Amino acid sequence: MSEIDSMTQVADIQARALLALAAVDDLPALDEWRVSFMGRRSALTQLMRSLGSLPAEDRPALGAFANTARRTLEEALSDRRREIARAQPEAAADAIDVTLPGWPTPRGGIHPTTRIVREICAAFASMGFSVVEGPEIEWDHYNFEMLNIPRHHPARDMWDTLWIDFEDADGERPMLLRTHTSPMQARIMESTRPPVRVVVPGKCYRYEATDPRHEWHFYQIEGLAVDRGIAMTDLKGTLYEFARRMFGVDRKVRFRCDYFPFVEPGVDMSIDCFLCQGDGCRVCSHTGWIEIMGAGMVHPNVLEGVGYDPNIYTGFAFGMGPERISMLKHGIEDIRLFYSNDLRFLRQFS
Ligand code: 2NL
Repeated sequence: MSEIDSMTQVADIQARALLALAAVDDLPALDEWRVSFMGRRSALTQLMRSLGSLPAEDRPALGAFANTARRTLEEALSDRRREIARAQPEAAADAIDVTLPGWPTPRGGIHPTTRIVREICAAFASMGFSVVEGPEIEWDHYNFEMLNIPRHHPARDMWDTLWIDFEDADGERPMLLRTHTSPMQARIMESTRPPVRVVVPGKCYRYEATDPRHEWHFYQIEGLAVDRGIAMTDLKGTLYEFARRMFGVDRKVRFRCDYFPFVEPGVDMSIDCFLCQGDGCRVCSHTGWIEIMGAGMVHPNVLEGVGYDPNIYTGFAFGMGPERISMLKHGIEDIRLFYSNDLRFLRQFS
């Protein structure tokens, strides 16, 4: 058969099909039409299958012509189906029952950790701090060395660490899941000049057994301010203002000595118990005070390590656990609730 003959045949099939389609007026007849004009044994399908036996130079033109015809029929079919459905809604009724109520779309909510992290960061942002995040897999160098915690130093015992299973040339494991967010602050100091005012929220990891007050993964928010002339009064004033914003303007705060290798002096900050107003209750362990964070003046070794001259620049730093802040604010008694995906717990926050 010549190319011209085949084209005439395609045009003829298309014309007959469209004519027949105009007479179809219900869904069963439409299906019969589809089988006889577009089905596997239809003239059009057989003709397309026989293209292979044509001379190679005729194939592309005829193939394109046949494909166009097929698309024309497909479009005509779906147009006709829509017209029939519109004219006879009962015929299409078993396809969609428009009277049924729709499926409810489940509405998500913000996780309580995300909420408290945002709230804490917003308090510091309003006091001029930027918010920056950093990597969760860190080098030993940033997680410990730069923070005045050299290898084999007893201060390392304060952290039970999850190491990445990878050894360097000396057979040491140089990578770990960060145990605090401080490494990012070291990175920031290393790559920028003072003044620095930054808070770093993020997930941290420690190798430890879980109980109502400990998780092996948890969040931390650390903050850092470095400039000429920063003193302990700046630390106290900034953190006092933070405590009032989070726990109410009547709060009193108390600072006591504490030890962290990256600060000197180091302190912990407590607020007076907002439940018993200092009389003593279960939440404050009958002391009237609740510890909410650790802080201190950045250790000169840390400043030197990032290339800041400790004779010119000083700074304060602090760190807190946002889950603990949230537990205090909302009376939550077990940190593990945050990460066990129980919607009865999580829904209370959205
Ligand atoms: C806590 C105590 C603290 C810091 C974190 C820090 C970071 C750098 C330099 C100096 Cl880069 N200090 N961070 C300082 C004191 C305490 O966290 O109890 N966190 C939950």
